[in-house]
Amino acid sequence: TNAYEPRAIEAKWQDRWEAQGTFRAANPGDPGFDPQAPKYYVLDMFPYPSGAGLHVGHPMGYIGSDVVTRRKRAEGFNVLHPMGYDAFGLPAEQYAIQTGQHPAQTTAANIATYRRQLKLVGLSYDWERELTTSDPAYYRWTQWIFARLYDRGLAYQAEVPVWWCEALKTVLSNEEVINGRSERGDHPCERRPLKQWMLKITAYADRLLDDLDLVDWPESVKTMQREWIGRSEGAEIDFEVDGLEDQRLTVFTTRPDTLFGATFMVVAPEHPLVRQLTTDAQRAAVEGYVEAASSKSDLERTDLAKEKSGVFTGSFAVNPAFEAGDERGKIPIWVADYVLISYGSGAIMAVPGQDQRDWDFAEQYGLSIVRTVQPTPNFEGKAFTGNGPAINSGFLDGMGVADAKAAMIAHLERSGLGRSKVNYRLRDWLFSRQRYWGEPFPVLHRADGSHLRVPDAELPVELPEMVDFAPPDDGSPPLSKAVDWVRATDPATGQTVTRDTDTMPGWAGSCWYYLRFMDPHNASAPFSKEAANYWGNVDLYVGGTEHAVLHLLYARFWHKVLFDEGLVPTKEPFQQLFNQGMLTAFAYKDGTGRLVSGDEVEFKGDVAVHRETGEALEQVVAKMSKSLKNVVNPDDVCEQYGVDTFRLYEMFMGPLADSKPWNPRDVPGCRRFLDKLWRLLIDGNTDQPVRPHLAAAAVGEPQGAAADLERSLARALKRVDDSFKAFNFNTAIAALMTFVNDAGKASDALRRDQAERLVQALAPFAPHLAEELWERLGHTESLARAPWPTYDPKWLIESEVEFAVQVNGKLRGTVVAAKDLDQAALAELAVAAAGKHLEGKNIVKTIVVPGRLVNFVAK
Ligand code: ANZ
Repeated sequence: TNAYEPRAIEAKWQDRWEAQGTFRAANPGDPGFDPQAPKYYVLDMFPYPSGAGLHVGHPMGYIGSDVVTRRKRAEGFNVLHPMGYDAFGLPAEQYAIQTGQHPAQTTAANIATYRRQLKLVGLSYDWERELTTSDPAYYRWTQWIFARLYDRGLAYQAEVPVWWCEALKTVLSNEEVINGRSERGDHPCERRPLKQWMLKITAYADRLLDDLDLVDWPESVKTMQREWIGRSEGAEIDFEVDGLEDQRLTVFTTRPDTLFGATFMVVAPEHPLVRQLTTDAQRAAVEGYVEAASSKSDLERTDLAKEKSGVFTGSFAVNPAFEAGDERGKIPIWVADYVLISYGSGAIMAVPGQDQRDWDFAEQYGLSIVRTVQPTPNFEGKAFTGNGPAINSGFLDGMGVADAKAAMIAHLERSGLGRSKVNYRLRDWLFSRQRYWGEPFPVLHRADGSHLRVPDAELPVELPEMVDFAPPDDGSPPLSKAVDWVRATDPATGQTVTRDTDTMPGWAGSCWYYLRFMDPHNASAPFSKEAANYWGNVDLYVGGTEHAVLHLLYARFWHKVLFDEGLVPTKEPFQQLFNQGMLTAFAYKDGTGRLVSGDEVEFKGDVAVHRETGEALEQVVAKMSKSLKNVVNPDDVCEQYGVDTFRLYEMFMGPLADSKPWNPRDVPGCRRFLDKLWRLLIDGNTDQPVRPHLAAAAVGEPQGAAADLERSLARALKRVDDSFKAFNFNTAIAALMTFVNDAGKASDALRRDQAERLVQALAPFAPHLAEELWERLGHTESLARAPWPTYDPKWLIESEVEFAVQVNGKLRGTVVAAKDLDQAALAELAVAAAGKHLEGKNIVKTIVVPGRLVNFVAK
């Protein structure tokens, strides 16, 4: 038939792409590899295959990256565009426990749903490279990379105070705990000392910081990473304490220049010297305070707006800036919870004159305040944190902050009481979980407490099959219940040893999946050097901002270790990062402010009303959520309108970076555009593949109406090209819509080459329809690698100009008209523009200077 039937077209092309391997990326040595073609690697952040399946939010980024992918292919790049599943980790395990099924089963079922949905949307992945992180053939190499970290001393076990989540029965990393609650599930967490695997990411702090300069990422993401790493330069200073014989109290400060203004000290409640510092008179008060502090989160404790609290220990320290015996140097030591044990040395010198937190504390407890930096003349605040000459500071007086810092550090280093020091907020990465659904550690424990790793040749250490994999109540890992699995043989001595029973966190698999995609079936290495050298790094990485720190920092860390191992040629894994916005949806509020469930909403014209009460409802933008029943399933949209309409609408909604609401009432407009395009090229009443005049190429330059269309097309193609800079594909689609409108008004003038370029430019957005039209235009090869459409820039030159209208040489008006408008028509417009200046006169002569002016000689 000759009607636009998206379902039939879409199925046909998806089958053909798959059968012909249209989107296969070729590695060096593969059949069809073209050494001349430049490479381009476009990666999507792969999904967790959760039980809910995809909702329309997921594909937004995926469609955006697919648009780029398809264009790059058309431009002749060898494009790697793969997809896989991040299948290990807590969500999969929680889901499995909830549904009473094994995570291997639920994961497989969820993956099948995701795969079907991703394929439905027509994303041009090289499906032969698909991978799943929970597949032993994959995690064998995750364990192998862990072994490299282990051998380099970058993996170690330590008894650390860790976040323990009772509800999840597991430890969580700092990054996974927000305000003392688990990021996933929002359960309360507490700190407990436990033996854990740690990865020494701090050894890479400087490189993780410096190499941010090498990548093309949103500045906001770079800033978040910089702040997370939190490099600060300063000094460590040792304070002698009255009554503490051979111990000193060490602080970290970024302002050694202010030492003369340190009027008291503060230690964190968890500081190891608290007991020794506390005098008998103060003991009860201090112990009570320490107890109360343990249940507060770091954020509560450091919140600037919160009232400070603290208790005097009873002890005094000696400020090393002053001579021995100088009364000003005898400063009290307090315990207060605004000082954190996890940062610096867990103790500070308090300088109220230059630090607002210290000022607040000093005011509250009547401690002395001494300014050591001269505030600017009009300064009216409390602590002065700006630059200025040092005052009340002995040998520093008169120096600016930077000089005073250097001078004080030099002085302290000479006297042995301090040294310059760089401090990082970044902590080592807590890398073990007491869970079942993760990569087992390839580590064996001997009876004497030492450990060794499983030889590479014995990898993978496969997860044992377990029926009851729920965490035991005592907090020991589920794997400890797999008694036979736990017992192993020491490869060196033949003695019985036990396997490590922790598993790696959900982040492990995603630290290197982009590398496995380069060589996914390699059975003797995680990836070949040749593949890594060829593909280099990911050119474009598209995903949500929720991964701005954790995943992106962890993956960068592993990449650098692999770089040091000589396994990858690049310092950074992801050259360009693009964050797509969030897809929201409309929700409706009633008079009481309650959000009404989607199935209770009805429309009267444009007004949303409550189905039962008839009450008018207010439209608001909200997250898509099951409870609001406003989740849109891509399956339904594709079923009703077609995949190409779905793709087109998702890109038409607005710039890819913006968060925006799904508006069901805008979807049909996108479908109408595709219908119109179809009718432009295909006559529904005949059985011809395309309108007859499009069957053969036009010769020569476009003329007349075809020239107008060429101008319109050139403008559209330019806007399509431009849209790839900021990923505002909505402007590309709007431009194509304008062209299709223009062409619709002069459809007989549309040339075959113009129709072809229209189809090519549409292809990234509506690839199935584009392929169909391309075939009907007589092409036998897929459009996927047909060259990207071009135009001659001369068609962009403005075709309309402003003509000056003169009467007897005097300017009397202007006319905007086509540059090459014929004289009679132009004269007619000019007469109208001259208006009253020609009234009652006879035009004797009309002089036209083409493109410039019309002069009437009149009497
Ligand atoms: C004296 C001083 C004077 C400070 C001054 C600041 C301004 P960043 O930049 O984040 O590294 N500090 C050190 N350890 C701390 C801890 N465990 N808990 C809370 N605060 C701590 O901050 C370093 C500054 O934060 C240090 O420099 C210290 O206060 C405080 F005019 O020392 B400063």
